[in-house]
Amino acid sequence: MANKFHKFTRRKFIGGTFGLTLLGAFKSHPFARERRPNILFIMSDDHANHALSCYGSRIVETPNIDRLAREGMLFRNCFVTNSLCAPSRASILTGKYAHVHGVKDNSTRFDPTQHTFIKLLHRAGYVTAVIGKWHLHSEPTGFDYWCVLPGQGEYVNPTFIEMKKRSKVEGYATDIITKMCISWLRQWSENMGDKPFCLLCHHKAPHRPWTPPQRHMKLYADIEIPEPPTFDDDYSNRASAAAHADMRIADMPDYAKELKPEMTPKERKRYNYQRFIKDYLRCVVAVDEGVGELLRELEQLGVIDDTVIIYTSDNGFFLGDHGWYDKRFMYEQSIRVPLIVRYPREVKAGSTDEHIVLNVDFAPTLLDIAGVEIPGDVQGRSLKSILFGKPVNDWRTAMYYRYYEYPKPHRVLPHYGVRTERYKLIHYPTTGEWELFDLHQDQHEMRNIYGEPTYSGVAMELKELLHRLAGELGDTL
Ligand SMILES: [Ca+2]
Repeated sequence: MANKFHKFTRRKFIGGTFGLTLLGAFKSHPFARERRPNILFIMSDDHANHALSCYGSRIVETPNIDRLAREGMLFRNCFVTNSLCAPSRASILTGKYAHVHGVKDNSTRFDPTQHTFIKLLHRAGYVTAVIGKWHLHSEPTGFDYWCVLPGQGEYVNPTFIEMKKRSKVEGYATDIITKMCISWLRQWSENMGDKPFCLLCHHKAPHRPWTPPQRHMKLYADIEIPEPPTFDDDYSNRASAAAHADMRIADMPDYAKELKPEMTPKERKRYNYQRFIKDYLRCVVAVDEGVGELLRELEQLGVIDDTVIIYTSDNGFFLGDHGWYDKRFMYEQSIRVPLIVRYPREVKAGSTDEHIVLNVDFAPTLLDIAGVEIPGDVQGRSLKSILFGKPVNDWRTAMYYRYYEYPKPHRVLPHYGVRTERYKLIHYPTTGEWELFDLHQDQHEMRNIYGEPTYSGVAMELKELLHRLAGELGDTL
C-alpha cells in the first residue's frame, strides 16, 4: 500500500531535477492530477466556538481538534450568513447566500440541480462521498457514495439512507459516522488511491437532543459548569425580538419531567442549564474523539499530509448566553463558527487569521485548492491566499446576514444586518426596529445604541453599507 503514496516524493524529485523547463510538460502529465490534495471536510452540527478548547473554552477539552489548530490555521472570525442548519449547509455546498440557493429555512428542499463544489470536484476527477447528517430534503447529488441520516437523524441506533437504501445501524451516531468514514477511506485507499478524494464527514452532534454516548454519561458529573456572564439577561436595552424569542433555558421543555415542584424559577433555570450544557459538552467530546480516529486513519494510510483537513460547524449556538439555547439571532455566539484547516504542505502550523470569513467562502476555497475553476456566480471568495500565506488585497471588511424562519420553532423574528470589525447593525422588518452594537465597547451585545446621537453617523454609514451589500449580492430588502 505504501508504494502508491510515494508519488509525492517521486514528483518532487522530477520537479527538482529538471526544473522549470519541464514544468509545462509535467502539468499535463497524469501525475499532475494526482498532486491535487485530498479533502476531508469534518462538520459538526451546532458546535459553538466557545465549546472548543482551541477557541478558549475552559471547560471542555478537544485535544484532537486542537491538534488540527496546532498543526494548521485557526480562523478567529468565521461567520455563517444565516445561522440555521439547512440554509448554512446549502451555502457551504454552493458558495451562495440563502436568497440565491433558495434554502431560506429548515423546511425548504434544496434544489439538487444546482452547482455545488462537490459536483465540480467530481467532474474534475475527485472521488466524492458524504457520510452523516445531510438535512437538505433532496437526495445528495454529485457523490460517488452517500450514506446519510434522514432529516435530523437519531443519536442511538439511527437509521441511515445508504444510496437510497434505508437501514438501522446499531450504536451511537457520532461513532458510527466516524467508523463509516474510516471504512470508506480504506476502500478509497485500496481501490481508488490514484484519484484524490473529497469526503464530507457530517456529524449530527452536538445538536439537540444532546444525547451523549454511554461512555461519557458521567463526565462533569461532579462539577458545576459556570454560567455565562449574560445568563440572567433580562432583554432590556434591546429591540423587542430578544424578549419575544422562545428559546430560554428557563423554559426549555427537555428536562421538565425532572424538575421538582418545590423548585423556584431560578433553581429550575439553573438545573436546566447544568443538564443541557453537560450533555452538550459530552457530545462534543465524542466528536473530538472521532476527529482523532480519522486523523490516525489518515496517518496509517500515509496520506495525512496530502489531505486538506477542515473542521467547522454549520452554525454557532447560545450556550446559556443571553439565557438561551439554540441559534438564529445575528448575535455573536450564534453566527460564529469554528474554522480550522490543516494542510502542512502549504498552511503554516499554529497560524491564526483575523479576516472576516464566511460559510459561502468554503466552496470557492476548496475548488481553488483543487485547481478547479470557480464559477462566476459563486458569491463567496476563496481563502486560498490567506491559507497559503500569500498577500491578500481588498478583503471584505463587513459581512451581510439574513435570517428568515418564523414563527416556529423558536419565534425569532426575521432580521438582516451587517457586521464590521467593530459594529453590528440589525433590522427587524416585522417591527421596524433597529439594533446597533459597538462590539469594542459592548462585546456581549447588551446595549442597543441605535438612536443615540453620538452614533447617528455610524448608524447612517452602516445603513448605506447594508443596502450596498444587499444590492451587490442581489438581495432585496
Ligand atoms: Ca445546525
